[in-house]
Amino acid sequence: MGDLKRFTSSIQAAIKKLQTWPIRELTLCHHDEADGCTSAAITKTALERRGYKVNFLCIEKLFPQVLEKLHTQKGALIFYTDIGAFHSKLISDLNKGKNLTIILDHHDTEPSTDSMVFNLDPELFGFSGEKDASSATTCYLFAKELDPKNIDLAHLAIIGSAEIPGDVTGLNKIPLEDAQKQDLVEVSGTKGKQRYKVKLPSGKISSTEASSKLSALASVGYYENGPKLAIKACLDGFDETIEKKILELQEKRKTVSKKMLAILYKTKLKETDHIQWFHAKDIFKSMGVKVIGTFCSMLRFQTKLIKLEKYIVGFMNMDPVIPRYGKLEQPMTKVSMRVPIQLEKLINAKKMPGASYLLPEASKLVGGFGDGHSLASSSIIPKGQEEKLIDYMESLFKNFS
Ligand SMILES: [Mn+2]
Repeated sequence: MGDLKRFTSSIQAAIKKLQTWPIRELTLCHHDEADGCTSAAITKTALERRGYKVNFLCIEKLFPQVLEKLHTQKGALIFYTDIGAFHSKLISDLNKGKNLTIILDHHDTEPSTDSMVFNLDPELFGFSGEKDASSATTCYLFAKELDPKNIDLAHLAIIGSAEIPGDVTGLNKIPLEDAQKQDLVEVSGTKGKQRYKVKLPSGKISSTEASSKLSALASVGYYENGPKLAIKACLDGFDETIEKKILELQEKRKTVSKKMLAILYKTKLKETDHIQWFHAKDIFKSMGVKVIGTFCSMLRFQTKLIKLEKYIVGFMNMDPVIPRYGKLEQPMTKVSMRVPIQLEKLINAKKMPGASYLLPEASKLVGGFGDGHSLASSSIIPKGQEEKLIDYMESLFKNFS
């Protein structure tokens, strides 16, 4: 079990520093899924209540060049929510004491090595980011410490926590209990099968439904102002316009996925010894790069199409422009890796290498970067390096036996 006392005093130390920092305008860099958007909504509200001006930067992946640009500033105020912790070392190296940087996240991490980078990841205090704490909960604990009045944001952390399967547990119970006290959440169902209905200005909605709607809005609608609409939905509720947009995006993803699937049934996936792969090229164009991951997850169950013992890899071309940031230096390809259920068992038994090793490791070798979990990972690589990446991954199996 984690050390809440030590975690809280680290949050307090960051707040103390924040109060001495002269700048009242900040960049809030956040991830595009539901946890990232609820995190951003909580943090934005708490900071605006203190008179800060918040500029959002929603990113699907933490591009080193985006980090470099952010941290070439001097005297700036930078927040990261649901993203950043995995790269805390790089952020520290780039920051060099120049900007007050506060990371509110729950991904795997390392302690910060720069005194101006406050890495408030509960993983550093003995909590599990996969079980005990969502990023939204981390943001909520920060907001509550900033001002106890921010407890009216507790229910948003329950939506953020919906990405963690099972009953709310660990640190996530803090916002749950706070939300219950204020009648902002209704808990139903028996132990192990609990359901949470969250009260938004538009009415009551289950936390899982709100979560999948926000994720569709922000990630499929990444290039259509989706992240901003998702943050708005967290705070003002799902109004008619937003509901319409979500439906439209879900339909679009469905139609294009069907088309991609039909193509694969015709052309089949390409195969190497351990990997089966395909390139979607521009089929998912205008949608955020998370769609290729969602599509690969669905492929796991297409047992007539896939080989049950091989890793699934999908590529898609990336839009070179990041909204509110600018153009990337070179054309990039998004890569997603998933595993069929049969292979999942072998990975869990450590008889086969995990997806979080294979893809990020090989991506580095072709000038890209990636991250993930043992059963699902993703990366970004320079366009044109796709086949080389597959070859490198194949060579990594030789080290594994
Ligand atoms: Mn998260």
